[in-house]
Amino acid sequence: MKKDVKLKIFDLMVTARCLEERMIKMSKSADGHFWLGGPGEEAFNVPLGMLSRPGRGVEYDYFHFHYRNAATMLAMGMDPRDELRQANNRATDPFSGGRNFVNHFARVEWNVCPVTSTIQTQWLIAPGTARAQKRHGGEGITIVTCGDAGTAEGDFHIGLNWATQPGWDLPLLFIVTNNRYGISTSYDQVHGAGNIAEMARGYGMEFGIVDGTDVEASYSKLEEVMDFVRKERRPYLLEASVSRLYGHSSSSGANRVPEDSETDPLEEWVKKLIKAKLLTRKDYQAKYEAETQRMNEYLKEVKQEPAPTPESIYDHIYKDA
Ligand SMILES: Cc1ncc(C[n+]2csc(CCOP(=O)(O)OP(=O)(O)O)c2C)c(N)n1
Repeated sequence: MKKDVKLKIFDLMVTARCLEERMIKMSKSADGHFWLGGPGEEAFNVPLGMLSRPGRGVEYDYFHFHYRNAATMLAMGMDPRDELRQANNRATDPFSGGRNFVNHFARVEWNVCPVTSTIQTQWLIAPGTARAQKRHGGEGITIVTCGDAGTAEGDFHIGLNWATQPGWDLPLLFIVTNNRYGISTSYDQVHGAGNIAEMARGYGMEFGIVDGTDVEASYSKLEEVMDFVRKERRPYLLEASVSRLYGHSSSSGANRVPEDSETDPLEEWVKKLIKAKLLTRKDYQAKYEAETQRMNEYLKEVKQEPAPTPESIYDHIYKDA
């Protein structure tokens, strides 16, 4: 991996972390009513965004995210203010006009389909865009993400089944980010089947597992499997082990978990960059403080923007209505 790519990943990881920490604070003050997001998944989610091809239409990639993909959106080019606009319920929020939960993206120019609050629903919708891409040809793929607990739902299997029907193998990259929790239920209480990725075997689908807290492992695995799905026009199930550094959401307190209980992928990446003499601890602290300050300034700016009006309540329910 080239030096500039390593440093770009570092920059995006810090931005993602500071943005989420800003929103966590918002959920504890009057500036936001809720938070859930992706601190602990940045080493995987940043490379995912960097390697994807956002744009509009079947030539580009389609995205069916869950609510922990902010770092991916940032790596795709999202303005952090857009996230704050949604978290602060401003009419200027481009994803939902200030009416949906935080981290519920939707962006037609980038083929980002709306994040659903009901977990796993996106695995039913993703085969639709992948089927359109299969018909069309080219190199556009569909990417769908979810957490480990969602895989206990029937929708998980329906998605895998739709992607492997005879003659209709779909260019669909299924991603499970496994943080070993579904809110407060531990993975070991629920899953008797070993790894999630291996469930792909039953569908004759290629699969793999990666350490999603390791930047280089994640980047190279994603490069390999995205290339496979683009060229072969067949599905792939990738399981990434990740951390959950602030618990499930603001509903569970959104407090930092004890340092030694979960790997912090940002800290791990910083250590590697320091060892490679690409960064100093001082540079990191300066960057972290500058990004924290930038997010504070952005929030001040966003809070001046208009709130949704009562008259706009029915907007976007029906197309062109
Ligand atoms: C259909 C449905 N059932 C239950 C919930 C409540 N719920 C919200 S998040 C969540 C846990 C999801 O865990 P996992 O899929 O592992 O993702 P994680 O939040 O750990 O990333 C649950 C059960 C929901 N939103 N939708």
